[in-house]
Amino acid sequence: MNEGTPRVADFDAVIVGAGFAGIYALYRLRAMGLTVRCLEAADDVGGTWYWNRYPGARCDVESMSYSYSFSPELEREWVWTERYASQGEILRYLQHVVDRFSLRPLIRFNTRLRQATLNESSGRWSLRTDTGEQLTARFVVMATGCLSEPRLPSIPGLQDFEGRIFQTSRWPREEIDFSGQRVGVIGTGSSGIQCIPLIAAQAKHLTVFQRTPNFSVPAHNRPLDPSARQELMDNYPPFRKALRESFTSLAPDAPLPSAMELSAQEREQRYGAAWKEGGIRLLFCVSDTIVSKPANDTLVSFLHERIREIVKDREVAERLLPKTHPLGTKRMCVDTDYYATFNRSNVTLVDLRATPVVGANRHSVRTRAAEFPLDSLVLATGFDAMTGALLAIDVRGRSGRRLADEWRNGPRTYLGVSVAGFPNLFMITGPGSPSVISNMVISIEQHVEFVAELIGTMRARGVDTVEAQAGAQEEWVAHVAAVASGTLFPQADSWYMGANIPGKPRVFLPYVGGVGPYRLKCQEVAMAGYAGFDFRS
Ligand code: NA7
Repeated sequence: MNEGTPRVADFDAVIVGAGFAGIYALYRLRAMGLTVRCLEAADDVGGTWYWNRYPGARCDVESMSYSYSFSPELEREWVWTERYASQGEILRYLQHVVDRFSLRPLIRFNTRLRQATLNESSGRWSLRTDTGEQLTARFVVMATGCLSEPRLPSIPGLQDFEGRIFQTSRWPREEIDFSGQRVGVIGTGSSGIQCIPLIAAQAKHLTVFQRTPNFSVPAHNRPLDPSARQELMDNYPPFRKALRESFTSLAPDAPLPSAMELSAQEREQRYGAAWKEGGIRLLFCVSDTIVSKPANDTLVSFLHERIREIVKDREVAERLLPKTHPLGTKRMCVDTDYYATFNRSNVTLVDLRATPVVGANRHSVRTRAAEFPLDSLVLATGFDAMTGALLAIDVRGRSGRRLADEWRNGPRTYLGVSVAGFPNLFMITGPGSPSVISNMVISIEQHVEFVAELIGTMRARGVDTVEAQAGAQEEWVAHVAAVASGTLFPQADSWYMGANIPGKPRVFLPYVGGVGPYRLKCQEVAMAGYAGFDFRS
């Protein structure tokens, strides 16, 4: 090598991202004897659970269901403490996993992948990072996360604001003390709804800037009962199997009545029990929540009544009622004391649909109706979901085709895992897979295992590349859309639909045909010799 020529490190596989998906991909591919490097933009592992460390950040899937199942030893030794794990506890878990399996040395931190270009003659990918590092790899595994590309509002004058601006998705490590401050929060999705009660309890005054009211149900979070926890830990394998094979992957399948088959009184009882139990089960306590508008309306009325019961000021309660979308078509939130927070005398709710934000200056945020002097502003304004992080990388496949161009009218994938024209590039929980409509850890394990077995098959067959066939991809894209169109999801301006990003094609991004059925489909594809995939030497 000449002096001055950059050294190009060569690997069998490069994995992008060290969250749940990247960590497991690293573990699996190393176990197959591949040389592997993981690139991670942050200075530690964790992905979502590294970045989103705002007050109150907590998983909305119960902790006993939200962990890896690939290692019985790991399952035995990690003891979750609460019904819903906090961000800190999940981050510690992932740090533990990485150290326990000695994966850390394989991860290059503070390194973001910028460009991935296929070299068609060699069938290898050339990769360039923001640190100037160059790598080549036979396989690229995009474990870039579904909600990892933050979206910020464009507020004229915000650059002049002299207070501190916090982003929930980039929260600082140090403890932030809002005592004595006038704080504003923009955004009332899960992140806003989780941090608002805690900020309100600390701040002198909190102004909540709400554009769209969201449905939220109480978490009823609590320490786990040690004996119930032990019993579940002793029975992890059948429990995990039931989750994997279930429709939602959040709870084992159970027969459910249609809301419309029940009497009004039976519905009240059923919904009341789910509300009392807490968490997202309310969505799944009847069979037709997401496919029947009349059924959905009964749940909406039930939740409106709960909000009216909790929030004392009638006008404020009315402003908090979600009316623009059916329940569940935007991700339902799981909270601790969210609605009750609006009974506090130090909290103001601003309806941005009635009075939009028009600008900011050194000390304030201004709406069309009023000026709100603030010391700190919290932006909980969401993400460019599912495609944002992938398209932030300049990915070029066969004939130099750019992934961004191929996806101009919406993502096109086969099974959410592979793209025609982009051989040996795999996505973990990509668009067109259950992903965000599932228990992410279960979907991640399934995808990583699918990819690992596919690579194993390539080895056995002695082939160099694999990629989706264009025809199989088109059929899958059509199937994903057809299933979504049989639900209420397309009725909402949600990030599932790409609707939170101006100019993003309005396409339903995840697959809602069920996690168990999707797994079966992948198994059928594999058993048919990877039907729909092209293998080339
Ligand atoms: P979400 O769910 O996308 O919520 C973002 C919120 O920010 C939502 O209320 C948006 O209102 C609001 N928003 C976005 N842009 C603006 C502007 N410009 N002005 C005012 N309000 C705005 O993101 P989260 O981080 O809360 O949650 C993401 C997921 O993480 C969540 O679903 C869980 O899966 C975990 P909108 O509804 O667009 O009118």
